[in-house]
Amino acid sequence: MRILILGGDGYLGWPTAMHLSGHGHEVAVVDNYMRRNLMRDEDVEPLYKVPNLDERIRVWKDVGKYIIKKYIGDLNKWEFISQVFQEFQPDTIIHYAEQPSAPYSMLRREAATLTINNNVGVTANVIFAVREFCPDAHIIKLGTMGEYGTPNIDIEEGWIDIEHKGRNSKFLYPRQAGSLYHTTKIMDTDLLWYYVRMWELRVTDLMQGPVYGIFTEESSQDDRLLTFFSYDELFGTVLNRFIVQAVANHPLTVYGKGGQTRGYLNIRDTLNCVRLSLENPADYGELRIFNQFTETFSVNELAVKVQSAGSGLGLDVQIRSIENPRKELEEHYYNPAHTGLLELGLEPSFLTNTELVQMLEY
Ligand code: USQ
Repeated sequence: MRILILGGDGYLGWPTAMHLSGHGHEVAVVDNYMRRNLMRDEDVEPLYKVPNLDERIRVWKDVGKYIIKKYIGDLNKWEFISQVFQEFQPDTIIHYAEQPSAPYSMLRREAATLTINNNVGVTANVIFAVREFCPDAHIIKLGTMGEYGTPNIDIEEGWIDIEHKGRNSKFLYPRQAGSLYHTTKIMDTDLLWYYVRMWELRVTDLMQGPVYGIFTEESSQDDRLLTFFSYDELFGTVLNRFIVQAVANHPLTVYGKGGQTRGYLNIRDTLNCVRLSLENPADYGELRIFNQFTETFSVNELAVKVQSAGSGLGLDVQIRSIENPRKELEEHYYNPAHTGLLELGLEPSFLTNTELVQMLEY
């Protein structure tokens, strides 16, 4: 397939590009380096330097003769996105091109409007570009489990049947986000669902939990192929932060009571979930939704796992609860369904001690 990866320089975008080109697909990546620019503006850095797309593409070609095409530009600009879509003519679009950080989205007004304008604007442009230039293409959109929030009932896989006054109807499962970033993802879902109904688009929405990990099969061939690894409080996700804190001899920063529970997955599983979704596409006029995670953990459970893996390596890992900078439930019910991707054939990589030790050692 001809696969266009939007946000192809990011934590998930670049590993996805290598994974799919390694599986024989024809891949192009699009990025405007927004993530790198925001990190520079906020004075935070990834753990190690990551080469730009030109060099990554060159290294990937040297290790396996794989060709990845690249477009640098802003997908919010219609002239740019229309040129990319007309030229590449994708069969599948994987849409990661969003400002991905919840804390960043709530830093100040400018960060909030950047998040709204980028995330919702790019999703709208993707919809219009598909309609105009490749109406048969399948859109795979990276959504987030955080769209559902933490309701006091079971979370279904995207949809819920409601019986009301003796009649039944199926609706999107209720969404109530805990951050502005997550709210923009809800807006994306609503836009996609509207145009699926209007224009018979084919869409898969992957409701992903926090991702952890560094290594993928493809990046093991050359360190210059490794993905970004952020550990700061804006762009680092919780387990990746805990790993770095453990090694840096900094107490693990559990926010508040630490009972916040989420559905986690290994970065390798993200790649497999995306590949399984594109190899088994949604139908015309279908918004297919999968809850994309493999295991649930509370923040406290993650901290204890990192502490125990660290002590096996002789590290004295302390855990410290700090005042929660976020407004969220710190103890709550959490029981989300997640059978769709397993039914497509996902074989999960669980969070083992070996996995943690490998990350700590690196
Ligand atoms: N947390 C801590 N200590 C820390 C960092 C985080 O206790 O040092 C807690 C947070 O308060 C939260 C939980 O860990 O309760 C998860 O936080 P996170 O920063 O790992 O993840 P989050 O902000 O929810 O966002 C991340 C990604 C986002 C993705 C989302 C999936 O940045 O792009 O959509 O995970 S989900 O959380 O399921 O919505």
